[in-house]
Amino acid sequence: MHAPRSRLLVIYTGGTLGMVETPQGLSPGGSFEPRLRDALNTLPPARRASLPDFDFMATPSAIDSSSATPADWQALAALIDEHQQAYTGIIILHGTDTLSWTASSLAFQLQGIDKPVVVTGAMRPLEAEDSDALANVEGALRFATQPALQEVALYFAGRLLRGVRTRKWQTQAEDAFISPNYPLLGELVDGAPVLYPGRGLVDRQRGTQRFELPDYRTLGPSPVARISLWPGMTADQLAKMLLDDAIGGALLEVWGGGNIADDPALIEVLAQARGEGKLIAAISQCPQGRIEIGAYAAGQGLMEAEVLSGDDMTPEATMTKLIHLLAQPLSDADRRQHFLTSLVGER
Ligand code: ASN
Repeated sequence: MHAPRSRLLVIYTGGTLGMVETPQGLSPGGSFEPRLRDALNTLPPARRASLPDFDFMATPSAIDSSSATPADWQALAALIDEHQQAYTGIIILHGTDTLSWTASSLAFQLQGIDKPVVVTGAMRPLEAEDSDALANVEGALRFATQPALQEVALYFAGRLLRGVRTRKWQTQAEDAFISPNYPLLGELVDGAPVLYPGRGLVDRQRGTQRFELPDYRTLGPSPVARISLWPGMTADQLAKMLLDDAIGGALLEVWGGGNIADDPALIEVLAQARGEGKLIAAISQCPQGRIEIGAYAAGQGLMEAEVLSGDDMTPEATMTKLIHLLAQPLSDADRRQHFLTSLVGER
């Protein structure tokens, strides 16, 4: 990497954005920096001239984000931590499949970040006809120049979303991401970045960055289970997933506003897992809205088993938060209290 002339850093991790056709289908391509710079030079002169310059860096291997793991989230946060002081904004180029997971995890690891970290990707490769890649990179660069943006945000198809609130919602369409329970942070209006007042974390910053960069690898490759209820699920089935020794916590996707079948055996398994010290949190299977455990009699079992309410968090935010809390030297009571607290506007 060159000495920082510009104050923006672009980190390329892979994804469709940089992919090329191979006999096996789309696969991460190399030499992405010159390809990206060439593509940016094709923008109309006035737009090109108003774009900020940037330094470029790539992770050791470009991957399809469907292979990303918590170890990759950790390595990326470490890379940002190592270099961010020299820059006023960071852009992460990443595959879309697990972009919301990485954005959520980065938000928890980079708590208190006082500059923009803008993640983006594309639905079609940079060199493909009708690609959305260049427009997404351009928008991400423009938002990364905004000092009032002080959090991990996801830019896609003209819209800026809080990273830890996002979900990938479309398999093909260009506006692939939603933020089901939080409004847009901003939009590109006539090519200019507009941040909506009062929605960002800037007012919540306490003046110092307080990154938390625990070693996720100590937890094993898959420390948190994701369990979605289905009608007729038995206690045995739940026990097989939840009582596995490798599992330190679980996301339970329950019914509607916070309900579970009236089956004492199911609740007993949850209570047993809780007794073993596992951190268990519930959110709804409904994509929109919050849960309120105990509002219905059908939610009492969750209360008895001390299942934590994930409120209106996304599955991605809930799981990355559970992993983040489990990886830290906290007491069970502190983990539970942190889980119930909004750390980075995730709930
Ligand atoms: N499979 C790709 C990835 O997540 C999808 C994309 O980037 N559009 O890396």
